[in-house]
Amino acid sequence: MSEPLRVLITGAAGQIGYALAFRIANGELSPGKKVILHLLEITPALGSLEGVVMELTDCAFPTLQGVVATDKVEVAFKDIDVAFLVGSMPRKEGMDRADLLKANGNIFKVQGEALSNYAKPTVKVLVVGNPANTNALIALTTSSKLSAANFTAMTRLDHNRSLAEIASQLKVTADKVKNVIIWGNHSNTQVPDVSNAVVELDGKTVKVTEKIDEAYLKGDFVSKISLRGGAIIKARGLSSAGSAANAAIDHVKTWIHGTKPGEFVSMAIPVPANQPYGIKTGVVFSFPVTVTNGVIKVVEGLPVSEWLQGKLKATEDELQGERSTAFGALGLA
Ligand code: NAX
Repeated sequence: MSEPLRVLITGAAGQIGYALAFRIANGELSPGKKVILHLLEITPALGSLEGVVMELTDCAFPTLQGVVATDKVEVAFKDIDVAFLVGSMPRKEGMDRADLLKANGNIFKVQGEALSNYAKPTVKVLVVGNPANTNALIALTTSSKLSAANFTAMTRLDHNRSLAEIASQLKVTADKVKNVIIWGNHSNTQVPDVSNAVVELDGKTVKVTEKIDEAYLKGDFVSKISLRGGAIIKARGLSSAGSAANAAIDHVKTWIHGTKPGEFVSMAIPVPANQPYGIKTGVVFSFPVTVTNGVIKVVEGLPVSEWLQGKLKATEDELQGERSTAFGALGLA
């Protein structure tokens, strides 16, 4: 029998962690494969985490071989195959962006070191906790034994939101739409771009730009996607959790099982050495990617309009700024 998949969720008693744990325990990442869940929380949340473990037990999932619930990184990160780094510090009153970058940077500095020291060398790391791109960069920078290929950050929720919005505009289900792109940072500067997206309508594949007005695609569509998180907080009183967990599972499933022929998805990855689309190395940037045998590759050579070029520059500049602030505060080179 093959080895069980050891999957870490940090912040496992939080909203997203709670939604993620049950789906992973139920074998969604690799159907049929046994799972050992590693759940990390801060010490004050261990009581709540115990409740999560009780509920997981009560599901009697055939795929769940064990649960490790702890507040110790050396236990949580031991021999893991996949890491969902969700736990982070929310912005508190009076905190500016630099304070937030520093507080979260410290968490990801420790976790980068723990990944390096205790995880499998093949570990797949998905950073969800915000600011996700820069947190992933910090974890990568402090994990001396791992490489850039181990690290990603999540823009799949923005990607899925884009698929759903286009599908709703064209009155089809979301599976009929593909190849939307989220470029850059998981923040308000992200660039939701459908210039290469296609939709299946009445059995024919057509470009989305032939069906939806350009002014909408460059205007209201972009703001709707980038401000969607805020709209959910307003409606629900809490930030996205079910959809965020769903996107995290989609991201890791794609990483494990690959993309379908002719299809790409959005993932934030450390900018490769050949600097695709002129984006400079040193940040974690969301690109259109394909995945084959676990290897993530940027889809290159897509046309870049002047409009897109300007937006790419703005989101790249924001990421470079986050990097300098966080690295300065944490004393990283
Ligand atoms: P919650 O506040 O519900 O849960 C966070 C949990 O993390 C808490 O239980 C807390 O005790 C724990 N935690 C804090 N520091 C920790 C540490 N050092 N080690 C382990 N656990 C720790 O937040 P939730 O709604 O679950 O959101 C989690 C993160 O996801 C936030 O940073 C949020 O901004 C981010 N998001 C990122 C998204 C993305 O697309 N990349 C979308 C959804 C979400 O907003």
